[in-house]
Amino acid sequence: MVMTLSPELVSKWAETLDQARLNAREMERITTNYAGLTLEEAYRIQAQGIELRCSRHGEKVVGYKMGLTSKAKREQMGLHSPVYGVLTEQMQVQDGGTYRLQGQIHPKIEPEIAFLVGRELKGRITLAEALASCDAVCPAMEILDSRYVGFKYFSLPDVVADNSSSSQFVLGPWVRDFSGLDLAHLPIQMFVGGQLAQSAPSSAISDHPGNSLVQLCELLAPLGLGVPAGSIVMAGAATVAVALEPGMKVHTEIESLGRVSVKTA
Ligand code: OOG
Ligand code: MG
Repeated sequence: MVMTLSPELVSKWAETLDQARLNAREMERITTNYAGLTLEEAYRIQAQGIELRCSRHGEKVVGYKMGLTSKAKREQMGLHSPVYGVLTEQMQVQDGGTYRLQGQIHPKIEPEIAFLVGRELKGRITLAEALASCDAVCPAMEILDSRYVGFKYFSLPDVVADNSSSSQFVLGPWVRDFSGLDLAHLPIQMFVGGQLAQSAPSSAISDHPGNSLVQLCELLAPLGLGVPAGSIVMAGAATVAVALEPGMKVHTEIESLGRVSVKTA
């Protein structure tokens, strides 16, 4: 018989991770306790954690984030396949707004591209279908925080259970007419205090950021899920993430798309 994590243990780990997040206290990786954690179980813990945030804290799901979609990120984390996490409305920081480090553990920031899905995406789809279903695209940044000690050397199921290290996200102005843009070849630059900190072409994200939508659908398909119309989808970081400190001003510029910024306090 294949052993799977009981619903009680799924809830227990979701609760432990949520408490670590709420109290900004690092915890040991789940796999130090339960080495057999599978990806499927990890996504169940993730989903349960989102349930908790919605039922207990009144959060509202607004989309998904893809992670580990660039070589730079996979090498930074030592993990080798794409994963997803869930975004809630309460995770969004306004463009130009402030991210408070107090109450966080060891946050980092990374430059991304986000999509606004106009028509439901589900199952096996092509890149062209993914792009045709999007109403808009924008420059974005994700602020990650891991609930695990040291934010490193964890396994894929550990990351997934922790909602793929999500903390908050910031979106620049939506660009609605992007049919004339070659989204695979846009230079992306992230600046800290006006100094260039990271740069990469947009092809660093899944060869084309739209492929992150295709991959997300592939990951959701076995669960019978799709990406609902109206969802925000973050395509994953183009470069490694940079550790945040108080008093930072970070902005990302994507040629032909625009600019997005956030401050830390
Ligand atoms: C996992 C999440 C990765 C991205 O954009 O690649 C991610 C991590 O780095 O902790 O969000
Ligand atoms: Mg990310």
